[in-house]
Amino acid sequence: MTIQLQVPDMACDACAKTITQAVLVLDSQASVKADSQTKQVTIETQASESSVRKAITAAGYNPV
Ligand SMILES: [Cu+2]
Repeated sequence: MTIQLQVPDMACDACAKTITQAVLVLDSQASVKADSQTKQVTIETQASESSVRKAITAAGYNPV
């Protein structure tokens, strides 16, 4: 399943990396593309959208 999220408080590449890591902890098989310019995170994963959102929130970001 592909999940697309906007994360407005992903300000820079370090944020993008933190978010990517948070998703990979949830699902090590996930493919994550986080772009701090567009604030867009695209995730290909077997995990549910709500669990992905929770992981990103736990990392300190607020997906829209
Ligand atoms: Cu940052």
